[in-house]
Amino acid sequence: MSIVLHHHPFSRAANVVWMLEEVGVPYELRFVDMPKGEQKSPEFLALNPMGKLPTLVDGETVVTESAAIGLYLADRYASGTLAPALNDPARGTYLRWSLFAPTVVEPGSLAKAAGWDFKPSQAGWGEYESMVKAMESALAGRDYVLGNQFSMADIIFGGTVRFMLQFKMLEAKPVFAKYAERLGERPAQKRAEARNAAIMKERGLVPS
Ligand SMILES: N[C@@H](CCC(=O)N[C@@H](CS)C(=O)NCC(=O)O)C(=O)O
Repeated sequence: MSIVLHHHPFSRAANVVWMLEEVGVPYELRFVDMPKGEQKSPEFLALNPMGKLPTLVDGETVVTESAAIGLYLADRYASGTLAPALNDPARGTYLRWSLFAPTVVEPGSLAKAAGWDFKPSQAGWGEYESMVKAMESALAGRDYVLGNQFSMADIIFGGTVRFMLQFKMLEAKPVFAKYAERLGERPAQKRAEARNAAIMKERGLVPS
């Protein structure tokens, strides 16, 4: 039985298609009509009580949260290649930036864009300027967060960088722009983009 990704091309599930293409396992995309609210149907809520995409089903296993899906796929199907082995010291850096994306970059960028009022010492994402400096330090003098070695952390963290740059929620500093460009050149990324684009065309979906 192949992996099923509940998907809409305008959701974070688009980045999970890239994860699946890099991992190289068979998978099926199941379209969820988000504007129609299909993600809030009782059947879908039984899989993901948040009623959100992406949601991945692999046999008996249900995984939600983009970063968790990436870490799951890499550990389960690409250990030692896309995920450092459990006893590899690189795993610390790998996990650090994989989790930095949803816990700091996403809320930190949104807080800045939306002008939220909060105390940086109390909010887990802290100050925007510190976040940007930390992100720069992750990439300084490196092609990927693990150095020369591309990993799932680059799809999770790098996917967030690409998204934030696209929507102008992150300054297009050369280090971020070059990283995004490097990632965009990967054949698996191009295959994923083509697959997402084909679904948009088939369904007549136009990005706003
Ligand atoms: N923390 C989740 C966020 C998931 C999320 O917010 N998904 C959006 C699309 S990108 C969604 O399903 N929105 C539809 C809704 O909330 O009804 C993740 O990283 O996967």
